[in-house]
Amino acid sequence: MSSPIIQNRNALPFHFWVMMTTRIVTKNLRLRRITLKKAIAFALSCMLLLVLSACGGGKNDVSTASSGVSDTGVTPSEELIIKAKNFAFDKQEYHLKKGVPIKITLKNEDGIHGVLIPGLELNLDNNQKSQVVTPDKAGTFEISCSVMCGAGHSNMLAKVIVDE
Ligand SMILES: [Cu+2]
Repeated sequence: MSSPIIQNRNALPFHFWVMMTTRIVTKNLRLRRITLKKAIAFALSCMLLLVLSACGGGKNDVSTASSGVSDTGVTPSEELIIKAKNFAFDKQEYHLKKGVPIKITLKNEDGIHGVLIPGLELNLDNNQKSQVVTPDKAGTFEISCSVMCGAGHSNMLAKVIVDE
């Protein structure tokens, strides 16, 4: 009566060890698979980042070249420096000539500001301080600050007048 129970008891640890060993082995295999998966995912994300950064650079070039009034291919004969401080530009009016390429440069003298002239497709800040534009029509264009610079930000307004 008691012998089968004892045998059973003796057999249990063996089964237990077989089970444990299989578990450990499968666990290791799974871990290896996970590390391999992680390595592949890491490599793929690196490649994706490289591709994305390459595309980003290309896009930038295209947008600069395709904008209507800016013309990076020409050598500007003139340069206009727009100086900005807290909270004004150095002039109320800036004069440009129609059809004449000009390099417009932002100079931040006090605080961090930007120059936004939607009518000339121009947006300058400390990352891009200069841009060449060729105004193709006469008129008056609004200048505003494109960087949230503080209390007087909304007062930073001026005009570009493009003469015939
Ligand atoms: Cu501002």
